[in-house]
Amino acid sequence: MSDYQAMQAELTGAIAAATDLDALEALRVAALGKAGSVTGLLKTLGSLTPEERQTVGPQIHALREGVTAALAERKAALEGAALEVKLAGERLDMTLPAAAAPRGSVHPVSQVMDELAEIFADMGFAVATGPEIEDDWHNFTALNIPETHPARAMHDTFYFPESSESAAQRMLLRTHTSPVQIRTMMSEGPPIRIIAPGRVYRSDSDATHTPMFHQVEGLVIDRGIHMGHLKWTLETFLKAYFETDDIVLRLRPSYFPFTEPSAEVDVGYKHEKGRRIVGGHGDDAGHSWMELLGSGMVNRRVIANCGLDPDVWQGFAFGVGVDRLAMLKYGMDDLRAFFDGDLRWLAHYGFGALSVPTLSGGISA
Ligand code: 2NM
Repeated sequence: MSDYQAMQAELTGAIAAATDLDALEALRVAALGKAGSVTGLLKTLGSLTPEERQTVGPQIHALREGVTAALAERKAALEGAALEVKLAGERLDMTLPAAAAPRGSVHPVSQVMDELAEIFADMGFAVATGPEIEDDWHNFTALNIPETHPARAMHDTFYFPESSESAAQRMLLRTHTSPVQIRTMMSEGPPIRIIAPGRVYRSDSDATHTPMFHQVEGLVIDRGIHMGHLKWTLETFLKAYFETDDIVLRLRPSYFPFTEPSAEVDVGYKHEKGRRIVGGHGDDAGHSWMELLGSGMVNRRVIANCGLDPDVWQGFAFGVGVDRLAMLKYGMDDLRAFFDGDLRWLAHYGFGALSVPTLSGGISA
C-alpha cells in the first residue's frame, strides 16, 4: 500500500467514525482546508518534475477524491440521522383527543330546561325570561291574587325591606314565573306562545321544598283558545318529555286566582323497583295518579289587567316544577341534593357538555 493509500485509509476511517457534523467539519478542514494535509500535498505538485508529477499526481488527486467522497457520504448519513431525531421529537399522535375531556358536567336542571325548550320550540313556543326581583303588581296584583291570598303572606314570600316610597313599590323575589307572562302580554301582545323557565323563591324549606326552585310556565293567547288546546299541548309535551306514547292525563277541577276554570293535571304512573315510572292509566291495576301540573284558562281579569280585551283574546296557562320533572325522569329521590353542589352527585347525575337534547337526535342524551 502506498503512503497515499495508507493516508486515505486513515482519513476515511476517521471520517466514518465522526459522530456529529461539527467533528466531521473539523476533519474536512484538517484534510482539505487551506492548511489541510491533503491540500498541502496538492501544493507540492508544482515543485515536482514532470515525470514525478505523472506518477504522484494521480495518486494525490485520487486521495483528494476519496476523502471528498467519504466526507460527503458521512455528512449525508449524519444529516439523515439528525432529521430522524428531530422528526421523532415532533411526533404527534393523531389518534389522541385534541384536549382532555372537561371535568365539569351539566346539572340535571339545566339539561331538563334545555329539553323543555326543545320540545316546546317544536310546538311553536318561544322561551321568555324576566327579572327574579319583581314588584308586587307583576307578581300578584296583575294575576288577580288578592291582598288576602295566602301566597302573599310574609310566610311564603321573600320581601325586600320597605323603601321610603309607597308600599306598592316594595320589591320581592318572584314566587312563580307568571310575572314573565304578564310582561309578555303587556309588551308583545297576542298571539302569544311562550314558555317561561327559571328560578322562583318561596320561604319554605323541608325534605320536599327548597327556598329556591325551578319552574316552567307556559302561556298561549290567541282567538278561540279552549281547554282542548290545553290538554293536547300538555299531552304532547309529556309524551315527548317522558319518551313514551303511553301517557294518560286526568284533569281535576281546581282553583287558582289567575285561571278560570282551573285544572290540576294528574298523570298515571306505577312503582317499579322503588321508583315512580310515569305511564299508563292511573286507575289500572298497579297504577295510581300523580299530581304533576297546574293549569287553566287565563282569567278574564288577568287578560284585562294586561290591557287586552278578554272578549277577543283567550288563552291557557300551566305551571310545573322543573326539579320534580328532572327527579321523575332521571330517578333522583332527594330534592336537596340538587342544590348541595356535591361533586360526586354531579359526576353521577350530570350530563356531558355535548349531550344536547334534540327532537331528531333524542331528547335525553
Ligand atoms: C300555574 C297554574 C295555572 C299561570 C297563569 C299565568 C298567567 F300569567 F297567564 F296568568 N301564568 N301561569 C298558571 C296557571 C300557572 O302554575 C301552577
